[in-house]
Amino acid sequence: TIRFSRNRSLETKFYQVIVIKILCDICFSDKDYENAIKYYSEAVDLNPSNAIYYSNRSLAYLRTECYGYALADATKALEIDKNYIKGYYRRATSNMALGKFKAALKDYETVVRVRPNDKDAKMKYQECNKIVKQKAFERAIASDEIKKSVVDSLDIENMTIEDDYVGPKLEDGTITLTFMKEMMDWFKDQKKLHRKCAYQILVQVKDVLSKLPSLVEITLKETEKITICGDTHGQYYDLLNIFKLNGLPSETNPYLFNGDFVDRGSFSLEVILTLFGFKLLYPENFHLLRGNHETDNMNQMYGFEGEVKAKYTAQMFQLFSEVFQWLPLAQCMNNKVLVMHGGLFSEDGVTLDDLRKIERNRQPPDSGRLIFQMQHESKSGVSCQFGPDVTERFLEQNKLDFIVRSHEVKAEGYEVTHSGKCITVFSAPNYCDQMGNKGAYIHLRGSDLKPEFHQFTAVPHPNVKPMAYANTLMQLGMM
Ligand SMILES: [Mn+2]
Repeated sequence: TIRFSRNRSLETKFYQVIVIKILCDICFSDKDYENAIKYYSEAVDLNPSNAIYYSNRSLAYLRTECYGYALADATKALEIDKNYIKGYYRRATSNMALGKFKAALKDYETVVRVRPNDKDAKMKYQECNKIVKQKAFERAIASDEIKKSVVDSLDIENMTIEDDYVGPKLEDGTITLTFMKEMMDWFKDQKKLHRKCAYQILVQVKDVLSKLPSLVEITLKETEKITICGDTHGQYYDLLNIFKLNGLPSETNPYLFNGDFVDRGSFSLEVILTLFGFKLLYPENFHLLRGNHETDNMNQMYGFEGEVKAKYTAQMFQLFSEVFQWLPLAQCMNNKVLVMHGGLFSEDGVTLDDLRKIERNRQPPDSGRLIFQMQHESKSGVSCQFGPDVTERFLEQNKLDFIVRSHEVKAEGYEVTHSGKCITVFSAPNYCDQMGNKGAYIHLRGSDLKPEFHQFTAVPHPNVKPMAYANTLMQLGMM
């Protein structure tokens, strides 16, 4: 750690700026975005009127998926220098990631106006315009009629499985452990599950999930232990590795996966079908919570929709979307430990009863509602963090010991903050093939409810890059 003196002469200030600039470059080439953010903040502190520092810190925030902060910095850069083109790109990227497509379009428009011969800018403008139009179209239909379930238009019974299909099949329409093992091996060899089986899983899991409350409450007995995993993001081979290290799910080896199963990683279908399969096999001992990536906007941008369309059909994606809306939002263990994907809320005074009452069968609204905050822990999309005071008050009011959340990549796979009262767990090691982070999972025992951390590193996967199915805007390196 380098400490910078606050007592600055012009000369030391000059050298400090150079040192910080070098440190920032090193951090960026090491993909150490957390430290890059720290040093850019020093640079902003030294020279608050330089648009480049804000713009670069915005990029670092984009890389760590703190889109609200990225948006604020890009906006600040443009306030300082309204001709700074990169600022428009970064603000557009932030807005896209936050699902604010119209705002993003405005910035692409500006770039195209300023640089009429820039082909790349033109393409991004057109891509974004397409999304805005599509969204408007979807809204128009949605308000016309109550959306019918895809399930009603399926005739699964009469789907035939061709004779040349030698992959796993459900036994009399039921998931068995044998089926699960065969399916995991089948996926491992990059083979496709028959669409009939995929539909059977989806229809059955929708039924199971829709009967669960928004806040799932379970009790671990003295002798029982549960494993809590964070984001898996389509990293199927790392999921298999978790099962190898920690044992397959079973009635005596329960799991809780805390959201963000899909997107980014290009084996999202394999991950989600495996998780849904185990949910059906052990409904009481295998738990799934909704993350911010179990939503239409995210799936459209970050690959899951593209992946389902490439491997199956648009109709199957519609069914996934329906199923995702029924995933519970939070889980409480022994009335003491609360798990949810994003973390706590911007408003004070939220009670467990408020969580129980959330009607979750919907896409998250743009802002202001608990369901959205649970997934983004955001103050109007800007905050990445909630403070220890928020955690303290929430725990006290609800008589809880600590909370477990996920959602943010951590170098060690987990992080303990707020004096042990807020724990982050992330289970996608070497996230997106480039973050170099460890993955982790937590053991929680009924006897003492003390979190016990286990770390692991990434395993190799077949040569399909992350984001292979993502929206072209995301693939083009629009950052
Ligand atoms: Mn997330």
